[in-house]
Amino acid sequence: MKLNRTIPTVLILLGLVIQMPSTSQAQDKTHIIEIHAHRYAFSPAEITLKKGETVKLRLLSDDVAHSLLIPGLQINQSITKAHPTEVVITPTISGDFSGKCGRFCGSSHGSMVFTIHVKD
Ligand SMILES: [Cu+2]
Repeated sequence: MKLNRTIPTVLILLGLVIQMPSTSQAQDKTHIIEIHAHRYAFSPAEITLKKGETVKLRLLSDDVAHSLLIPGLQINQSITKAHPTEVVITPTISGDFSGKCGRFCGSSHGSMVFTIHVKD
């Protein structure tokens, strides 16, 4: 009798454990956009997002330390070579948002510009 009660309990617990990976897979469905920073450009240099849609920007440096600074979207993220960083954003207003490298990285640092277009 006791064993008959134990087996369903174990199966329920296993079910919970098995469901956990599928829950994290659902979170991973966030659209990821990879942005490379290198002397002296971002690649891509502009992206278009949809208002209200959450995306993950994965920022990587191909050489020295940079940053991505977009004041209009409250983005200010360091980008180092060894450690890709991620920024999750959900733009709530449409428009064109200018950004740049916020960390001096060499003579043409000022040409490192980036634009996010947010469409309705
Ligand atoms: Cu830079």
